[in-house]
Amino acid sequence: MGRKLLLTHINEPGIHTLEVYRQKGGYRAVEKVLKQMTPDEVVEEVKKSGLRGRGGAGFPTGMKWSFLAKPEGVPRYLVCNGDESEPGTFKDRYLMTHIPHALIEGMIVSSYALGAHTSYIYVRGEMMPQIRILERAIQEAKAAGFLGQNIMSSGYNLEIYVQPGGGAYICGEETALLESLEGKRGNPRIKPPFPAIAGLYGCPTVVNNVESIAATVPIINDGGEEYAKIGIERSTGTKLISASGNIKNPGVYEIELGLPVEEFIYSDEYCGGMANGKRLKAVVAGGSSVPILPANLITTTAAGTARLMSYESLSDGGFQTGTMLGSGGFVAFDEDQCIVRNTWNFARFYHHESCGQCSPCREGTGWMEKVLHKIESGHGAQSDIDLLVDVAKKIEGNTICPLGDAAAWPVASAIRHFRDEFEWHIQHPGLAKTQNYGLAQY
Ligand code: L3W
Ligand code: SF4
Repeated sequence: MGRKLLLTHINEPGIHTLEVYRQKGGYRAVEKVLKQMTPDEVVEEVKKSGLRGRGGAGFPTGMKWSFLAKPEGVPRYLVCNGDESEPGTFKDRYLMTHIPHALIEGMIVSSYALGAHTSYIYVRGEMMPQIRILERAIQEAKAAGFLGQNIMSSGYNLEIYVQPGGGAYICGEETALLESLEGKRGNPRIKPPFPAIAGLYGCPTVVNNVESIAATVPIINDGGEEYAKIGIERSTGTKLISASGNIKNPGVYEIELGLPVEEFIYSDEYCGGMANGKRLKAVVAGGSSVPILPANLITTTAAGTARLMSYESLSDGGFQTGTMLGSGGFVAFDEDQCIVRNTWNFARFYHHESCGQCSPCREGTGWMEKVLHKIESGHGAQSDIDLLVDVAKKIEGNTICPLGDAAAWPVASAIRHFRDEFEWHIQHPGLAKTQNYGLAQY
C-alpha cells in the first residue's frame, strides 16, 4: 500500500466535522506553527519539502512564497484556487467535500507563513455543496478559536472567506481568478508582474491550488525533510490523481510520486486495469491540457525505462514522446474510443472557454474546432491535417495565458501519435461516422 498523507482518514465516519478531524490529529499543524514557529520558519519547512504546485504547473511552492513582496503597510493575501474545471480533474472537489478541515487547516498554516490576515477560497461556482461544506467548516474552526482575532493567544488574526467562482474555465487561471475575485470579468492579466508582486487589488498575493495548501499540513506535522523523502527526484511527496475513462475503478487516488504508470493503471489498488477486457489505446495523464500519449509511450519513456507518475518522468522526451503530470487528471481510453472525436471534443471545449483577448487563441481555437468537426463528420481533406498542425503551432507560445497552449497541445499530440487515424477518417468518410478506428491498424 502506498503512503497516504492527505486521504489517511478519508473513510472515517464524520471526518468532515471538526470534532472527528481533531480526534484524528487535526489542527496540530496550526498549534505548532502558532506556538513554536516564525512565519519564515514555516516557509523554510515548505521549501525543504520540495512541494510543487498541484494545480498543473508544478512550480515550487516554497519558492513562490519566498517571492512574495512585503512592502510596509500593504496587505498581503493568500488565495486558494478551488476553481477546478480542468476536464478529467476532480480531486480538489473530492478533498473539499470529504475532508474540508484539511484545507482550512492548510489555509491557516499558509496564511500565517505569508503574513496574510484575510484569505480567500475561490471555489468553482457550480460546486454549491462544497461551498456550503467549506463555510460550515470555517464556522466550526472559528467557534473553536482557530480563526478570528488573536488565534490561540498568539496575536495572529485571520479571516477566511469562500467566494463562488464566475462560471468559466478561464477563472481558474490565477490572474483571471484575481480579476473575478475583484468583481470583474475573468480575463487573464499579462505576467509579469506576477501576483506575488501585484495580485489581488494590486497587493502581493499568493495563489495556490487546494491540494498544495492541504499538503502544508503533513509537511508541518512531520517536517519538510520527511516529506521530501517520499517520491522521486524533484517530485516529492504524494499526489492526488483523478482517474477516469475506460478503467475498472474510476476515482480519486493518493499516490506516492514515482509510482510506475503501468502499476497505476493495472494494480487493483488503483485503476484495476481496463474495463470489459478491452485494451488500452491512449492516455491523457494530466487533464485535457496536456499532450495525449498512445499506450506504448505512456508506460515507457523515450529512454526505454518504465515511465513513472512524476513531473520528470511523464515529460521525458519532451512533447515528441512525453506528456505532463499537470493537475493529475488521468483519463484512459480503450481500443473503442475515437481519437478524432475526442480531439474535436477537447477543441470544442477550449474554443468555448477562450476569453477572446488574444487573436491566436480566439481565432485558432475556433479554426481547430471547425476543421476537426469537418474531419470527424466525414468531410475532411488530406490538407486539413497539416492545417491543424499549422494552426496549433501558431497558437503555442503566442498567447497571454496557458489556455492557448492547452488548446494546441492535445491537437498537435493527437496528430503526432495518431495521424493514421485522422487519415483513415478522411479516406473512409462513410465508415468513420459509424465505426471507430480501434487498435487493429497499429
Ligand atoms: C513569481 C516568478 N511567481 C512563476 C508563479 C505563477 C504561478 C505559478 C506557475 O498555469 C498550468 C497551465 C495549465 N515570480 C514566477 C512566479 N510564478 N514564475 O508560479 O506559473 P505558470 O505560469 O508556470 O503556470 P500557471 O499560469 O499557474 C497552470 C495547466 O496548469 N493545467 C491546468 C489545470 C487546471 C486545473 C484546474 O482546473 N484546477 O488544475 C493542467 O495541466 O495548462 O500550464 O502561480 O504566478 N518569476
Ligand atoms: Fe484569453 Fe486565450 Fe488569450 Fe488566455 S490565451 S488570455 S484564454 S484569449
